[in-house]
Amino acid sequence: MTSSQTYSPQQLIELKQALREEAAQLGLHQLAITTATPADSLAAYEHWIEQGYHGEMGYLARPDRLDRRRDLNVILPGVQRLIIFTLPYWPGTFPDEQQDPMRGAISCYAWGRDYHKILGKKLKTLSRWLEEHGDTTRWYVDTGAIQERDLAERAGLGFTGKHTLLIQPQYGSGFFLGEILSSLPFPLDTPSHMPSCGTCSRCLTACPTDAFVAPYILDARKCISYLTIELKGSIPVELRPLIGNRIYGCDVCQQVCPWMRFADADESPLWGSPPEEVTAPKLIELLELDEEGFQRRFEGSPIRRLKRGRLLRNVAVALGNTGSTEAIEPLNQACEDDDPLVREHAQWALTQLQAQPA
Ligand code: B12
Ligand code: SF4
Ligand code: SF4
Repeated sequence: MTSSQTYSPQQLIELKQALREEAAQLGLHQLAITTATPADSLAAYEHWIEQGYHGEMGYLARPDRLDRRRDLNVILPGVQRLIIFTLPYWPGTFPDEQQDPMRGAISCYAWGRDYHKILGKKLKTLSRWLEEHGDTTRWYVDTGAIQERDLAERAGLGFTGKHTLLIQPQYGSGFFLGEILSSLPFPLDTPSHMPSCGTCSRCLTACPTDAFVAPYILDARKCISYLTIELKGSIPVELRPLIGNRIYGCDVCQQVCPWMRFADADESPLWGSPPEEVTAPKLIELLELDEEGFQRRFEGSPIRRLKRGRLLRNVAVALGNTGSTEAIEPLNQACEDDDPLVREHAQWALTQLQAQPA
């Protein structure tokens, strides 16, 4: 089939089935198709931006990107469908937070290789397969100007939780989303009836930084995921004690969610059971990493995106929250670091520890 040929409705049903099989072979959990029209929540998104809840994530507010959200044809002229895929990553067990306060907490989505690469590779393969069948495509994981969750909900892949993440009734919210924009008029999926959060509000009250303005609305500027990953500069002083030992992302709003009881595999379906150095690394060891050591330790990990300075900034905050005098000497050394971001946060951590009752 070449791009000049058109498919009959029956052939498109068959092609969709063949695509589903290709996706399953690549380990993708689900696939659902929706029209390439803007998400119904576009106005809510624009209001969110107007409120400044996106903080320093300027790309979310860029006018050219807003244009793309309003019309996916700006990304791919002639686009007809959005094919959305899910890739589960959630492990059933987590390190015991209380066991050793001198260890940091890393969000489980970062326990393996960077998901942008893992999922991106699979989508690239599927895009190529579609193009061999006469389609014109673009694929994205996270980075496109596409409201992935809302569009995935419209496609029938789940429902939005009050924590703003997409939940699948059979699995919970521990999966990534990625999509292919397609120029073929594939038959749409018919979304089945979805449940909702009902009266539950566990995630809203459990959030350590009280980042939810209201159910379904997150002020990203207060979210630990934003503070430890996206924010490039200094972490607001009033939020630092609330971050605890979290040094890369946060899982709290998902961990408390009753829908997660269905994600009952002990291991992550994506990267098994990584060692403790990965899931809960020793904070002092991280604070002592030089540039070369940082690069070596985080080869292939999404944590590498942070660069050494931001990781050590987070580690200093976590050490300041331990209340342990064991951290004083390494923090004193970090106060001499070449990076002013590290020096400032190490200084703050020392002040915290020195303010502890003897
Ligand atoms: C920016 C971003 C962030 C920001 C902001 C998060 C946020 N809630 O917006 C920060 C850095 C904080 C973040 C954190 C995380 N993120 Co993030 N993030 C994104 C990104 C790139 C854009 C999201 C966005 O557009 N936000 C803007 C706001 C306005 O959108 P919204 O909160 O969804 O709001 C909509 C709905 O709430 C709806 N709405 C409003 N009112 C109401 C009322 C009702 C009743 C309903 C039903 C809906 C509704 O309308 C709003 C407008 O669209 C997406 C990828 C993508 N391109 O979509 C990943 C994405 C959402 N993130 C993801 C993940 C995994 C996370 C973390 C779990 C990572 C971690 N462990 O640290 C945390 C979770 C924090 C949380 N509770 O959201 C996954 C979520 C997968 C899933 N199952 O849903 C995504 C889809 C990435 C991916 N490709 O897999 N993230
Ligand atoms: S990821 Fe953590 S900080 Fe962010 S909203 Fe959820 S519980 Fe709050
Ligand atoms: S914890 Fe409760 S309110 Fe929050 S997303 Fe899960 S079901 Fe919904």
